[in-house]
Amino acid sequence: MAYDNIIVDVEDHVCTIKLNRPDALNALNIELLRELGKALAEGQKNDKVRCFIITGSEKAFAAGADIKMMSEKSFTDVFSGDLFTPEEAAIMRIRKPIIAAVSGYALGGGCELAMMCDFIIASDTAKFGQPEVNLGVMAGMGGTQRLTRLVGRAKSMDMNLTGRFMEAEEAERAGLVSRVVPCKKLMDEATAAAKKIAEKSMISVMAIKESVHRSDQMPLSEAILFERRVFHSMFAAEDQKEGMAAFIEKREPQFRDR
Ligand code: DAK
Repeated sequence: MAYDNIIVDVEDHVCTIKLNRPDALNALNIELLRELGKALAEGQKNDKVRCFIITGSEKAFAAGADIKMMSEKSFTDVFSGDLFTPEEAAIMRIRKPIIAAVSGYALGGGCELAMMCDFIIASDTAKFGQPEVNLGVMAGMGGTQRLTRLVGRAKSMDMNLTGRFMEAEEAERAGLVSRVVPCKKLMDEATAAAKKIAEKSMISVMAIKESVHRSDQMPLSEAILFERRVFHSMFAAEDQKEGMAAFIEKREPQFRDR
């Protein structure tokens, strides 16, 4: 399928989606987010895809929602039109893992998009921020919520209220990103991580994603029970027998996603 605002490439079971609005530093408009949702849904259905990477350019992962697209909208436009709600839902519906490979600016909706992914690998040039306060608004796709869960209230308040940018090193210390790598190595590192995931049983991978996401949606006791029951259910899968037999026989497992 051809897209205008993203570039999609599937290789070695990894679907890499590159945001591609260079003139606007990959600012997120409805068209781009719809295309992103479609590409992810296609990949979810495609057996050749076992992991996604969402990335941008060296200068910008995404510099936010498109301010030019939003500037003249009224309350009725955004509230009744439910701006960005279906687009966010389309991303959150994806069951295969999604890695954000972030270089340069990840601001506003860009930072929020990165946080919708399952984990973030950042280049040492990455800058995260929720600068919506400078525009007389506030974050609207998780910047006051996912960010708070990831980095805690103090840093979330600091970023959301001052609009300051957080460099990659601080973002790693704060728990926003899983690793920081030199800019030139970003895609190699993200692709290696995605390929590593692609070798696993998709049953394990999708169950792990679902279980980790429960951690911020349920009380701990319920989430632990959810995890335990999903773990128990894995003993119904052939891949559990294969994975454990391969360990005992000192060989690589041959997972069949069953
Ligand atoms: N939107 C539109 N265009 C943008 C943009 C953006 N967010 N960011 C950059 N651009 C455009 C610039 O206008 C410029 O275009 P031309 O003037 O060349 O036509 C081009 O990209 C290059 O930008 P600069 O010339 O500014 O580049 P610099 O290197 O000087 O500065 C910068 C880079 C990233 C520091 C700067 O561009 C900047 O501050 N950008 C804005 C960052 C920002 O405020 N981001 C937050 C946007 S608000 C919602 C949910 C979520 C949201 C909204 C609603 N609902 C659920 C309803 C999210 C809101 C946001 O993200």
